[in-house]
Amino acid sequence: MYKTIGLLAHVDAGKTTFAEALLYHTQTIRNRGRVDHRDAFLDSHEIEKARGITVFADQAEMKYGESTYFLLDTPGHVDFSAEMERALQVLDYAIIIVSAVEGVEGHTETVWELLRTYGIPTFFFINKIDRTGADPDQVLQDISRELSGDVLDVSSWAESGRMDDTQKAWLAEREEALLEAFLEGSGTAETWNVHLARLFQSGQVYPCLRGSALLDIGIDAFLGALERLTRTAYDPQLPFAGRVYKIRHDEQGTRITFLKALQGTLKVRDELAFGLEGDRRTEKITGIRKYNGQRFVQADSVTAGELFAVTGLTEAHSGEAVGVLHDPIRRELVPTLQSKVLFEPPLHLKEVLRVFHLLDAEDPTLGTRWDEALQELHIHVMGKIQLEILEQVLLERFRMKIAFGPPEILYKETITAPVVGCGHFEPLGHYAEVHLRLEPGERGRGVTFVNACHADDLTVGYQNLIGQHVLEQEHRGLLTGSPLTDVRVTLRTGRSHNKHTSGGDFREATYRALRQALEQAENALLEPVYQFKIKVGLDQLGKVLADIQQAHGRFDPPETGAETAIITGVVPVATFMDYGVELASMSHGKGSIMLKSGGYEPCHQTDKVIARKNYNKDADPAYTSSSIFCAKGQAYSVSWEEAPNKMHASVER
Ligand SMILES: Nc1nc2c(ncn2[C@@H]2O[C@H](COP(=O)(O)OP(=O)(O)OP(=O)(O)O)[C@@H](O)[C@H]2O)c(=O)[nH]1
Ligand SMILES: [Mg+2]
Repeated sequence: MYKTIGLLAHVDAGKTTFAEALLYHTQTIRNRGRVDHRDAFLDSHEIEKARGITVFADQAEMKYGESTYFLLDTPGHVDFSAEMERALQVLDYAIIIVSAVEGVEGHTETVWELLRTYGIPTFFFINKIDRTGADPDQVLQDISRELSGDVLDVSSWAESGRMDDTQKAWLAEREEALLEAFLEGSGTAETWNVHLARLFQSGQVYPCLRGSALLDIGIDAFLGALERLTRTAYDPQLPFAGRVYKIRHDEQGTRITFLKALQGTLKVRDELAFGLEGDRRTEKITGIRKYNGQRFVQADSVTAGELFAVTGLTEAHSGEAVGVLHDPIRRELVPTLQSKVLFEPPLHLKEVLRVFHLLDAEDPTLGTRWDEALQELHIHVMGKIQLEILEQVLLERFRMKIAFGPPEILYKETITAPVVGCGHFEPLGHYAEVHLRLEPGERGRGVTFVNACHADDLTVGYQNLIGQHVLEQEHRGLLTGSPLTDVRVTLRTGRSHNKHTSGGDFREATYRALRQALEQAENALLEPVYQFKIKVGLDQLGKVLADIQQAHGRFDPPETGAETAIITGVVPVATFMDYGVELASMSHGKGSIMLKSGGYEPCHQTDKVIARKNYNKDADPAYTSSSIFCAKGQAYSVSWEEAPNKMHASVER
């Protein structure tokens, strides 16, 4: 049975060390390496060894009991959380590692919430119980209080294979059918085990174990529990389908696509379908690789449940489904900062762009973008450490000396009321017309597309093409030229010409329609916010609350204890980015702050940002809201105000 498991946690909780221990116990590796000795099996990149942190989610394969496990170790640093989230797409089971000393930390909560969104059954492992100051019982209580009341300590069960009465009572509380068995004292040890496994697999119970990954305590018990509680049912008989979860390039620049087989079998030289509906293409698989850390072996075929990589695919991207399935996965974590790419001759823009497009494929959250008006190259980032690592990657992998400007807030724009827009593109020998309706979308959903066009108006192919143009890249808002987000775009209708419509015409018409709609819309500027949790001494409470107000944040009523207070709330990233340092100095290191991304909210200083960005909406070379019409063989431009009167299809007002 193939099972994919992933290790997730706050930075430094011990994921890579835990992975090392699992690999050692299953005799996958002969010697135990250590992160701090720079020889951990899964922190094999130079950058990872030098820093002692995981940057890339790498995988290993191990056998235990009746199962073959694919193990994914993920980075715990927030700056690399996009890499962590990509791994979630293929997990059957997740293990959250929590340090017995540090307990539940900011990123632990983020990881936990993501796992619930993705619906992945989750184990807890309280690690580092060997360290002084370790308090696993307290940490278990914290997990129950802060993450879920459905966490069950299964330590005794993992040792003996039998549940005690407290555990049985606990399960019976959650499953009425078990109540009778519990009260009557019936049911064999095996029946209770089956129930535990079922409740775990359906996400109703989160089993918890404890130990020390470094000193090899509790690893055997964990492996035993894992094998007993997990199962998968992948069907190799069905037609092949897979999910892309990672893209890499080898030294020659060959694209390596990492996949999980969800069903069926894939062989070398098979043709594999990918792409959005209406735009499906196929490519031939030229090789299959089975990776273990950085090393791989070639394979001729793979079947349902396996994790592997292929060569031959040049376009399928992370998150995409290939084969008979085609529903892309939506991502939750988005960067809130952007940075300018700085380089000097002899480096050419063309070369730099080529490299950044490779990096973009590996990490789509980068969203590399050339700003024609400013003549600047921008990327989106999660934080400063990510920029430092990127600099190093560019130097080591591509021999390019590139620096980055200081990270700035990545603003976004949206609309606050529905609006319709139209675009027409008809220079001589071309023809396309598009009518769109834009509505405010759900916060955090990004731009979505709905097709409400009648098949009599436009072929399905053209309709899909318009959808693709709406989604193919970020579009700019009018206020600051920042990316447009949280807008639902509906295709109302459109027109084509059976002789004159050619490739690219619908892109022109779609972009013009979007822009024409925005000209009439109520546009709003959004900024990223943090959700914070601050712990301070009571004497500092007043000062901290005043600081939060000053920073344009808001807070819930503080929870006060005998000596300390806990304050939670929401505050703009722009005003709170460096508050951690301030808090540490004013509380003499005793106060603590946990920040996690809280998505986007209306900007607290819209006018100021608009003035500073100084974006000229009428001079953006990438966008125009005007339309092009044709009369007597002559093309002419019509402003967005006038354009609706000239459209060939009737315009909904
Ligand atoms: N005492 C003790 N130290 C541990 C234990 N597990 C890990 N460590 C140490 O904690 C540090 C971090 O361990 P890693 O395994 O790199 O942690 P990680 O979760 O993979 O960290 P990132 O990948 O950077 O998020 C290293 O110095 C480990 O040696 C443990 O059980 N006991
Ligand atoms: Mg690690």
